[in-house]
Amino acid sequence: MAGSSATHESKGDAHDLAHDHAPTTANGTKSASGRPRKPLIILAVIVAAFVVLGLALGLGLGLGLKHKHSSEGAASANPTANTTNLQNVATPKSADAFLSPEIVDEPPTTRTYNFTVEERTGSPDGVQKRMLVVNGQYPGPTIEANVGDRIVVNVTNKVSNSTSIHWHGLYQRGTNFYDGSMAITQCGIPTGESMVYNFTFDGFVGSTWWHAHAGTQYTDGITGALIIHAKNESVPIYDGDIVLQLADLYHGFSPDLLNLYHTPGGIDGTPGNEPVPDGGTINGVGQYGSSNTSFFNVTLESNKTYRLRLVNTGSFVAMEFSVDNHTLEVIEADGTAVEPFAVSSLSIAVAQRYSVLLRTNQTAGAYWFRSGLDQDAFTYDNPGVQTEVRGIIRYGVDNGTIPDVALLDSPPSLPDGAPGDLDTTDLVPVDGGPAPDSTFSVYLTISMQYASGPDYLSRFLSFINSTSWEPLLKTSSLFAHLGNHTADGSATLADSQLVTTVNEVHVVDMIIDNLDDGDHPFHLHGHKFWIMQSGVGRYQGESVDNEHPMQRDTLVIPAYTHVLLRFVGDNPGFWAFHCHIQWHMAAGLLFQLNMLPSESSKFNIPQYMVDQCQRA
Ligand SMILES: *[C@@H]1O[C@H](CO)[C@@H](O)[C@H](O)[C@H]1NC(C)=O
Ligand SMILES: *[C@@H]1O[C@H](CO)[C@@H](O)[C@H](O)[C@H]1NC(C)=O
Ligand SMILES: *[C@@H]1O[C@H](CO)[C@@H](O)[C@H](O)[C@H]1NC(C)=O
Ligand SMILES: *[C@@H]1O[C@H](CO)[C@@H](O)[C@H](O)[C@H]1NC(C)=O
Ligand SMILES: *[C@@H]1O[C@H](CO)[C@@H](O)[C@H](O)[C@H]1NC(C)=O
Ligand SMILES: *[C@@H]1O[C@H](CO)[C@@H](O)[C@H](O)[C@H]1NC(C)=O
Ligand SMILES: *[C@@H]1O[C@H](CO)[C@@H](O)[C@H](O)[C@H]1NC(C)=O
Ligand SMILES: *[C@@H]1O[C@H](CO)[C@@H](O)[C@H](O)[C@H]1NC(C)=O
Ligand SMILES: *[C@@H]1O[C@H](CO)[C@@H](O)[C@H](O)[C@H]1NC(C)=O
Ligand SMILES: *[C@@H]1O[C@H](CO)[C@@H](O)[C@H](O)[C@H]1NC(C)=O
Ligand SMILES: *[C@@H]1O[C@H](CO)[C@@H](O)[C@H](O)[C@H]1NC(C)=O
Ligand SMILES: *[C@@H]1O[C@H](CO)[C@@H](O)[C@H](O)[C@H]1NC(C)=O
Ligand SMILES: [Cu+2]
Repeated sequence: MAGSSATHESKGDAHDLAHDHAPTTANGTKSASGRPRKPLIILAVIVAAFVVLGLALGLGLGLGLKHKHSSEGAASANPTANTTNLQNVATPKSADAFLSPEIVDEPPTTRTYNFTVEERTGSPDGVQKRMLVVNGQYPGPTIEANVGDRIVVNVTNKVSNSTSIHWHGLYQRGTNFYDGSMAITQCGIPTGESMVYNFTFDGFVGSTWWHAHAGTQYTDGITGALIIHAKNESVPIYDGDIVLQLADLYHGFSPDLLNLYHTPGGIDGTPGNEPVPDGGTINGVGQYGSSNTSFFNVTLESNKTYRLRLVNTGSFVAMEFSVDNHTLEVIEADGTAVEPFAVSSLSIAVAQRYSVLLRTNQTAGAYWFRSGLDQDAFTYDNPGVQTEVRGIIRYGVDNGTIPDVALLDSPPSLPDGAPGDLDTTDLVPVDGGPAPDSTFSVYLTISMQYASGPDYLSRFLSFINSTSWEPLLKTSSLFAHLGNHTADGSATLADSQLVTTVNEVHVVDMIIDNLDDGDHPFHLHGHKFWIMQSGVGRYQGESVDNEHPMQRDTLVIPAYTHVLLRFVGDNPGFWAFHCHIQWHMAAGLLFQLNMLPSESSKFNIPQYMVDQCQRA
């Protein structure tokens, strides 16, 4: 670090070297005795803790941190906007959760959508709040298509900041400029303007989602499911297909929460403490105290097998999913079909997806299903927080039947021999096999610090190596590269950008040491990676397990651990690799790969997209 004036803030306890899971009750939901990180009040303790960690992990403290330049004043917004005259957000119907897997028999087609991004007032859990939504609804429209189909989505921006829509998990081979990552693959869509995303589903099959990729906008509601069917998907057959979008929920507006997160004092007096959610939603419906007594509910048929597609569309915490009295069989994770694996519950990190099979073979009736917020991640007490969101599944009974409310807070225990919570290391890809040998290697560290002093903004920031990402203004990495690329293909970009350029097709290893005391769900755009190796502490050259490594696009890198990820780098463009926790990404936890620049320089990018930069 440059100078000794910076204060290293360690948010956790020094002994917390391994990720300890909160106690799990018999039915798999987290008990209330999570481990909130206590604000550390004595500076000496903080420094001592950090040094101990540094010694334990061989952590070099000499980070030459590159600070972010301020762009706070750049946004054109009215923070005191009067929301009382806004239209209400539409409440989803149960029927909206049912998918149409039968479309898989349709011939290849173009599916067209209009998305209007607007500000509205919504009350997902009964408490009124300011929201940003697509087409007046939360969650936004579900897109369902077949692999090989083209989608054309005309996005019109009616909010007062630029926006963009990212199609999570898609490869966008040859269409990196439609990846929708603001300041990376495009400039934002300016207020009052439209942009057409127009691309084909080129390989990703399974469950995913779309969301705004501009600041923390998706936290306020710009999310929706994206389901891609294929005839050859290697999953068991099922009778019905249902999407359940699980999310944490904040009553506050995300830019306001982000400002508090960034302030020197932090949101509760401790810099770096992430805003603790107020609750959550299941397909847009949650409960909060006595504010809402309605539950997202579906009526199923008895003795059938349903595919539940669970998507964590939230911003911060993992959600723990379970259905009272039912076991679940995991069959897909992030678009990778996996060998069916029975569980009683599963934890889904932000941006991850799982498909599970549910058999309606218990006594006809109504059952609670539960989506519990991972309280391990809570850093302070938020009175009134709804730590578990509930929904209803019923079969063999009338549509209005509700389960016994006495079970809400005392869920039925699991029978003897019931399977446990999902351990992600048990996931085995169907038709998986060894990954190719790597030919290129990238090494990165993750850290978060409160850096103060003359050279620093007094803000809590996230770092990859020593760079805290700040979105480029009025350009994107891709556009800047096209205008400015040098002979070796590297772009001329600001200090706030950490970019690794890969000039030829390589099998790329990414080795990441998480030096932070928090877990970070990382997502790689444009690719699925193989998880070759993971473990406690820094990477020390441990050998990889290459029998049948799991492949996915989002994985949790727990506190003080490392991972070795591998992917085939044959997809040209700028691809973000970032923490999906919205507070962390906004604080700079994002890295970029510039793959095959000589190919991306040939992209035929619509001129109006480049022109929008001046107004974004
Ligand atoms: C626009 O962005 C600014 C700066 O982040 C923020 O203060 C404001 O609340 C945002 N407005 C909307 C409608 O998102
Ligand atoms: C907000 O707008 C509504 C309707 O236009 C108006 O009745 C109300 O007085 C306004 N509130 C504030 C604080 O400006
Ligand atoms: C999209 O909006 C246009 C008008 O801008 C309309 O002509 C078209 O039918 C709409 N398409 C869909 C799929 O709603
Ligand atoms: C996209 O929608 C906007 C707003 O309705 C419309 O003005 C524009 O013509 C549409 N663009 C295309 C290509 O359909
Ligand atoms: C989408 O792209 C295809 C292929 O380039 C093109 O034929 C089509 O006209 C485009 N559609 C729109 C609405 O831009
Ligand atoms: C079930 O869902 C419907 C909307 O689809 C809603 O009107 C109803 O109140 C819900 N039932 C319960 C018990 O929450
Ligand atoms: C479901 O299967 C069980 C066991 O075969 C049977 O007892 C029950 O009647 C079936 N329920 C329905 C609604 O068919
Ligand atoms: C659910 O499981 C509990 C505990 O095993 C059992 O007591 C209860 O009868 C079951 N409920 C139904 C409706 O089968
Ligand atoms: C119901 O299905 C589950 C698999 O989802 C199976 O483990 C269980 O034995 C079945 N129960 C009955 C009563 O058939
Ligand atoms: C119950 O739900 C089914 C399936 O959604 C529907 O067809 C039926 O009309 C509903 N019945 C009532 C009484 O609402
Ligand atoms: C990150 O820092 C390490 C150690 O200084 C260095 O080996 C590595 O190449 C850096 N990674 C990138 C992408 O610059
Ligand atoms: C090229 O880089 C300069 C300096 O970073 C920037 O101002 C300019 O906008 C870039 N050109 C394009 C086409 O993005
Ligand atoms: Cu993170």
